[in-house]
Amino acid sequence: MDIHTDSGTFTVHGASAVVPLSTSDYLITGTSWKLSHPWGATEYYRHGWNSWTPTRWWTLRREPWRIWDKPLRALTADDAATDTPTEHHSSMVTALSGPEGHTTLLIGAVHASSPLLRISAEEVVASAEAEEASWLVTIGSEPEVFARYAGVLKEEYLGERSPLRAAETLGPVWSSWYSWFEEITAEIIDAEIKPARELGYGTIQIDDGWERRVGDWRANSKFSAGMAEVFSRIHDEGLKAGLWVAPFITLPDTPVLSSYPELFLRDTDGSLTITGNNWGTNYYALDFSKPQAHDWLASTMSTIRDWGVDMFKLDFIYAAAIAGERAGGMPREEAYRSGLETIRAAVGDDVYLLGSGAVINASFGVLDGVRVGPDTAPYWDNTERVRDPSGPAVVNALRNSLSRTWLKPLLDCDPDVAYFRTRGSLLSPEVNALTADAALACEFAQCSCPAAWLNDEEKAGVRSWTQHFRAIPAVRQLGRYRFEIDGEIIDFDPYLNPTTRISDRLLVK
Ligand code: 9PG
Repeated sequence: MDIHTDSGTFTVHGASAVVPLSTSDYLITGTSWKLSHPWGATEYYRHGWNSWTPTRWWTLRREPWRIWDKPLRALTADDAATDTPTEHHSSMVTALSGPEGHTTLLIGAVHASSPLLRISAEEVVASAEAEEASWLVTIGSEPEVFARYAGVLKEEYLGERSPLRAAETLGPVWSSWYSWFEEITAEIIDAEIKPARELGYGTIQIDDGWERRVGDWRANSKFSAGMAEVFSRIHDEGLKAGLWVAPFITLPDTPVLSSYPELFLRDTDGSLTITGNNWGTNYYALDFSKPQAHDWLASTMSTIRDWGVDMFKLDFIYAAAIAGERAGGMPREEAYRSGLETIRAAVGDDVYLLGSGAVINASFGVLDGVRVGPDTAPYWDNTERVRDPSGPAVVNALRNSLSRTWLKPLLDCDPDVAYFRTRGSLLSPEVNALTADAALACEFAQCSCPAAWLNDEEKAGVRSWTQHFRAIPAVRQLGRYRFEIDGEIIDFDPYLNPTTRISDRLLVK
């Protein structure tokens, strides 16, 4: 079947059906099909599999945009099952930019398990890992095609429902991660509660460092009175309580792994599947083709919710979608989604669920928000992690997050924390301002600067930023990296696509 446009003819090969929905939209069914295109080595949109996976507009004329030569990081921050150094590929959706960028053609999965697009100068090959995949092909201007695709996904996964919105339910979030990391204690959190209210935050989110061990979700000795105690003090101040948990994974040597080893994902040879590496060790994931894994998850999550949690940051959840031997050949993304559904049923609809390391394609309609980029850091770029766009750095977090704002109708897009402090940071005031604006552009405000680390001027900056966010700013996207926020133009492009060398003043490191 041929699709004729002002910018050339596209031909669909090998699809089960092509249904024109309008002169610019086509619904295609097929688990493996391709579209030949006349645009040669053009620009294309590379969408990463999980929150941290490299995402941006890129060009077929260069090497693929990916994590190079770091297999353990690629296992965590990319889709190891499909990643290849030789082919340009994109998860769930891609778009090609036509001559002079006037026309864009988007191919996006509507309903498909592990949808993948492999892109070359001649064709785009679409494939999925389970039968009955459906896709949208849409042609128009760049903003139009992404908006149409988001609209189709919204109808498919949310219907009339809307996700909870951070702006309305959480307010600005103070997170413990990007200042204290795992060194948090009950006293450190306590010290933030009153200042947080005064600075205009709505939620205090306790990140990694409260649990006995990843996989053993009981409070450790630094929170000896238990988490419910801390949460009640947060609630007493009129704030909401958020908690980090990575409920799909376990490190070696945890009670759940030794008592119920049969709940965990295995390879064909029966050994535990290594689903990632962090905290200095490999980790394993629950196998959600097993009903008992759901039972353990539901009871763990409802116990934690009952401590008084209003918001969960569900981290490293992609691990449940790593390839392995599942009962009945359950597709890996179906297993992942069923785990999320179990969490939602266990904690109820009023708890805000933020995914991190989340599989974007399999999270719609269950998660309220997702981290849309890799970790940020108090420096612009990470020169120790060359050829790794998933390495912690402001530039990597901004590039990924701002390339995914089209997802906003479906999910809140968390660009990671903004910085206001000078203490413990290599960022210039200019870059601090950029991170604060990125939060407003993404409509998700989060910061990790401890109140005691801020001088008076920086505190005033936090206050006006939280107020701005609470007033729900009017955000218009004017270009790939250009926004209008309450009438003010914020252009990230000169920072993300510098035409000359970026000054050492920004780089610092
Ligand atoms: C807590 C942290 C914070 C942070 C999360 C996540 O690709 N990686 O190896 C990788 C490691 C750690 C990581 C993300 C990616 O950090 O994004 O905000 O919650 O866990 O341990």
